[in-house]
Amino acid sequence: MEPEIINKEKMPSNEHVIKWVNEMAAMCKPDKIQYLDASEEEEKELIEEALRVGDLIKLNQEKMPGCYLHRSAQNDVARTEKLTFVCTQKEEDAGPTNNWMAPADAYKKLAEIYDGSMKGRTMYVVPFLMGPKGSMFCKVGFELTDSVYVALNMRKMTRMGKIALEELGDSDDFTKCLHGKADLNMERRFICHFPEDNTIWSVGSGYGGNALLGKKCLALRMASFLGKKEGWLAEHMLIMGLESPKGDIHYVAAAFPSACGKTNLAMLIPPESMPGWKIWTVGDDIAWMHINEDGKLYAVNPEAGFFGVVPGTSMKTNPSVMKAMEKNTIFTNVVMKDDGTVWWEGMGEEAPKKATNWKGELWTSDSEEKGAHPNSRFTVSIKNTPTYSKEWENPNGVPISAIVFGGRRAKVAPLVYQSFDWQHGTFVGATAASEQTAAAEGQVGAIRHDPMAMLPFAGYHMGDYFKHWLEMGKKTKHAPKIFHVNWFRTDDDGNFIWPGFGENLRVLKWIIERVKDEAEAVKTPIGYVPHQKSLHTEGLNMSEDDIESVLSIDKEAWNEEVKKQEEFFNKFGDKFPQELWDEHKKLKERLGK
Ligand code: GTP
Ligand code: SPV
Ligand code: MN
Repeated sequence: MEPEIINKEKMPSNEHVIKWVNEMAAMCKPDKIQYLDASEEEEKELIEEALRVGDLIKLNQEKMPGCYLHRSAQNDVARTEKLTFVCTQKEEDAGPTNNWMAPADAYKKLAEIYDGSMKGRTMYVVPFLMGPKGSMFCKVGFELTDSVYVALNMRKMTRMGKIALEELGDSDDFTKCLHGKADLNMERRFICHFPEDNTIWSVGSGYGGNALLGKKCLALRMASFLGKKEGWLAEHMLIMGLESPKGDIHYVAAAFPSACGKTNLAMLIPPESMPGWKIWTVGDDIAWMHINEDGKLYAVNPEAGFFGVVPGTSMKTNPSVMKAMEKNTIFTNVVMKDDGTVWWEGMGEEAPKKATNWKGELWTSDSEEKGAHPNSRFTVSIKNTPTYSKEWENPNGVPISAIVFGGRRAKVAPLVYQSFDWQHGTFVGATAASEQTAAAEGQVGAIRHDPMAMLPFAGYHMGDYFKHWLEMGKKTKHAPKIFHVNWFRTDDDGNFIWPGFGENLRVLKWIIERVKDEAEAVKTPIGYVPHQKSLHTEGLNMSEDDIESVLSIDKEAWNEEVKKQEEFFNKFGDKFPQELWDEHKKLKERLGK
């Protein structure tokens, strides 16, 4: 039976779109097709539908206007990297860090799961634009989904509706994103990318990065593949502007692995002891960077909202996010209190004695189990944030003065260091390692190499990706300086030594001063480290010993680190650039082994 088209008046005139929607509908067999245009009435209607089917729960509308709670399936709470595939014709093109399936096999396998999986459901057609309108770098996508939660999230996370249709016109140049929940069974869950066909097929999950296909799938895996071909970079980076008390603004792009502090840094509130500093948020997760005519690297944020980690967010750690979450927010997997408001671990508010946990079960504050899932999330529009930068709309993006890599390391990596030059900076990015977090399935805390925080997101061979980085540096006349940070060093009792959050501005200030050649540094085997006196420590509640300890470099630990880097580099075989082996050798020599 042909599906009923609910709203013919919203059907796009683009024939390529209609043809593809019909083909996908013939496979998935939804009862209905609904074309979306992101209007406000439509959002109300979708929320009603989500409440009806149980995808959303209404929160206290007086205290939290426009806020809703979603509870995911219990087996569907994080990205599933093992079930994520890059499906290129040649296996070699996916490289050793991606799972690979031949395109024909992947289409066949997933088609069997999609077949009839939307019976009794509506297929929503979501047109979306990634990147500012009119930018040479924006990309149009269409997501077909049987999840009203996904449709509502896409409305916050992307520029959705007419804006995308206008950008596309009659062209067939759009990413074909098909998303189906099917039965949410992990045995039948696959997230497949076909970069050669500009197509993404995701089935069996309703979770963030697996299901909001504009985000990690399009804006990182597909876009990085294109960027390599076309000479630009798609990176897992926040973009922020730092305005000094004098009024000059420098933009920084920073790549940290999932749940390692991008959103928090992008929305930082300066400490009281640094009056006059202001932060402007351009993006919190993804940067598309290109070389501009002036020889500088410019970045745009392809997204329009934040899908951020909830636990640990409090008025103390991140008042901007707390403010952003006051209204029009979708919460996923947090605790609901009896008065219809929300709670989570690390909120800075006493736990409710009795409430409903993320699973929808009765939960008490003395329970052993956490009330909110460690990877519980909030979805808000970027415009909700008090630090919103109007440069977000700039089609050309913002000029990047510094690139910062980072991770979560209890030991080894110091608070901050600067690389010697672009090639060494690429090496620093390529050797970044971090403790795993709850943002992906896997063992939390285990250290893994996560080059440029792109391990799960580079859509092609990582050896080629490193080469691309080296080439981009050569082509950029005024390339940004490259740094590495670590907010997560711990003492012998496992406590973080560095206070982090707002205080991270001290490190960013040093970075900007280094860019301007205004701050002193000590040359060490791994790079330039701040002189204690060149780091702004006024008003910082930390002993000199503690500051010394977060800046210190333990040669023995670094020698161990270098051995592990070698093992990691060996994975990439012939495709690994010689320049990075040279950097490896030079580091070994500087360390004295
Ligand atoms: P994704 O959305 O998964 O990409 O994560 P993210 O990189 O944006 O991380 P986010 O800013 O959401 O932070 C993740 C967790 O780290 C939260 O629990 C934060 O409270 C915590 N965190 C962020 N910045 C700091 C910091 O400077 N110090 C400490 N100790 N914790 C931090
Ligand atoms: C991440 O895991 O890096 C996220 C969340 O930002 S997700 O959208 O699931 O990828
Ligand atoms: Mn984030």
